[in-house]
Amino acid sequence: MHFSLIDPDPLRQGPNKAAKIAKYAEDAGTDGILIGGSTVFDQNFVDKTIQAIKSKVEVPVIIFPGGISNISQYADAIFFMSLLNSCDPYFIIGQQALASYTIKSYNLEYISMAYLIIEPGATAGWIGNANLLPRNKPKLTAAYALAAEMLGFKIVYLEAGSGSEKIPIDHIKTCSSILNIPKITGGGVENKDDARDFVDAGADIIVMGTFIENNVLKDNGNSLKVIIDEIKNTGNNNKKNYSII
Ligand code: 1GP
Repeated sequence: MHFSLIDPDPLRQGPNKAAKIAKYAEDAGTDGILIGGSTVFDQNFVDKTIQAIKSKVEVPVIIFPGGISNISQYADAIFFMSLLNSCDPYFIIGQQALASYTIKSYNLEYISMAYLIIEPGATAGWIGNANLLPRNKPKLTAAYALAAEMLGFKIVYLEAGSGSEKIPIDHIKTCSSILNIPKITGGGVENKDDARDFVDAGADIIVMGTFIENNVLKDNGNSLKVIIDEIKNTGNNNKKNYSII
């Protein structure tokens, strides 16, 4: 699957522009819109952005929260996520505890997700005080991912940071070899070869943000469609059986 990430950030785009971006992404074949960002602090703006997007698209709109100010009753669901490799308990369980009553009162569907940040980590790594997983240590990433599965998380997100160098492929392959839960991957995907590599390594969902925000309004989503078509091209799927145990 393919998810499109839009940052509800007044410095980047207002609700109407965000809704146009989301519509182009939907027309290009995306399966869901993620709303969130590490530096989003205005809940009112998040509400308005989600309402504008919901008025234009049919695909699910899921909150990918950078913090407790990203919660909105207007979304279809929220990734109830824990940054497992943070050095600060606030990002592992503190914000989640503070958000829990609000999410329950909104009757918002929550999807428990382990969030793992690999070097270089970009803004998310810095804000989240992450002990970044080293690029040359895929087994460390897989150990965190497996622990997440054993702890009951429904999904794991392997993140290199928005606008950053991509996750090394062997991290995705190593996780694929031992996990049963789905793997979301993101950070730095910007062409169909990147996407193909991720799919073949075993990524279940690929998230793209920066490319979409920079391109879909310029080319009506045509370049995005090429990438999404590649992700969904199962006829040419070289997915391999990777195993480390
Ligand atoms: C960030 O993984 C997402 O959380 C998307 O990254 O902006 O680099 O596509 P990009």
